[in-house]
Amino acid sequence: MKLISAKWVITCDENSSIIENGAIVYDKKIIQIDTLEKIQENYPNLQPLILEENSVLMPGLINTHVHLEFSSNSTTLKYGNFMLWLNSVIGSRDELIQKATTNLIEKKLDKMKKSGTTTIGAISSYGFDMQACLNSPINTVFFNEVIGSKADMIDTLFADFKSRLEESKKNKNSSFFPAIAIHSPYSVHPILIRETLNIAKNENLPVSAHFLESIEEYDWLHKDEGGFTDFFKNFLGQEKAVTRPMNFLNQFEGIKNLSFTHCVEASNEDLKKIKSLNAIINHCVTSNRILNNTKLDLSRIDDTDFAIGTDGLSSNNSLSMFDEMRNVLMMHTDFEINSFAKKILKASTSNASRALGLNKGILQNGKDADIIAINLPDKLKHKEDIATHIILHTKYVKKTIIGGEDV
Ligand code: MCF
Ligand code: FE
Repeated sequence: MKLISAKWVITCDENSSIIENGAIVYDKKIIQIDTLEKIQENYPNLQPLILEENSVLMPGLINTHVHLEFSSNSTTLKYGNFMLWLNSVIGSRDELIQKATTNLIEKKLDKMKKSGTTTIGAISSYGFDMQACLNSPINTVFFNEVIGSKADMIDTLFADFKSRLEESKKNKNSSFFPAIAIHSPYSVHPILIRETLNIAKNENLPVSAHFLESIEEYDWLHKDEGGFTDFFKNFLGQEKAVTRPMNFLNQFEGIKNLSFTHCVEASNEDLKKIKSLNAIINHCVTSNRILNNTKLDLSRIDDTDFAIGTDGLSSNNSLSMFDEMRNVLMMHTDFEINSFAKKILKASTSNASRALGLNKGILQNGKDADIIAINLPDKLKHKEDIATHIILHTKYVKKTIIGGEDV
């Protein structure tokens, strides 16, 4: 059992409670959280680690959506338009994937850890990122991706998906959880969707899917026209979309831990359906700005219903959650900054934990002890604005605790 204390403890609980001169007793899980004074009355023999003057303790950050296999990209892919990006991915995919060695991905994961991330939702297209995830102390929900819309490829693609899923199931442990990603409504054959979701239901696995990221996707899925038309005709000999948005969403009924990424162009009806599925929306504000120059209008969804993902280095310049949270804060200019900063912290912790089906993201008795310590640059004059200052001023953490261990 250990005891740690800081000037400020941000719980990210329902009431956004903040404890001044707070302390946490923990082993693998959080045992008690209160003021240092009260904790010391209850645990007089437990030696506290008291952090410095402007220290903050908060739940470790959870990046719900990242493509580590695309980690070698910086200046290769085309930005500014979704179709141009997609074509550039197809053109450079093999070269990028080859350069993203286990060693390179390990380095990126280490940087993510130093910038406060303690859990990721890793979208894995090939399984090439699995070893690096297993080697890292960061908790991983490992989303094996299924992709492919051609009917004559279903058997091959399903067999390949199943063998990757099996590999990840063999490696399941207390910080690595197998899961399933359906790439998107435009790129996955309905039979593949049905079969993979059956596995998810039977084995109670978390599921995630990209959904309505671009206007080209909207036009294609609703009307079989727009920017995707030539792409599907030339590459796949396809004249029509394989699924309509609502048919796609209807298939996810009964999945317990469910998230949809982007949803920028989702209709009000789609958003209502997503809510009724009890799903979380992974908001990737930087990726949407870079690929489409669009953003999800957060006033269309409830505060409890979104988490934050960096997406991959295929559509971001950073995998740091603090960089991403700053971008979220800066991109949504309609919201009052201090109350919105509090929502961003919850999106990156408690909401994210729900998306991935974990017992994390809140500093509360019984939750996993995944905790980060940071330092504010100076004494805090306005306590009520602490979330804003945490997001504005933090690049790296001072300390990371995952499952009760210093890592
Ligand atoms: O989220 C972004 C943009 N939308 C779709 N896919 C990807 C993203 N970043 C990487 N991808 C991957 C996806 O997982 O790109 C591959 C898929 O395996 C090719 S299809 C765009
Ligand atoms: Fe993505």
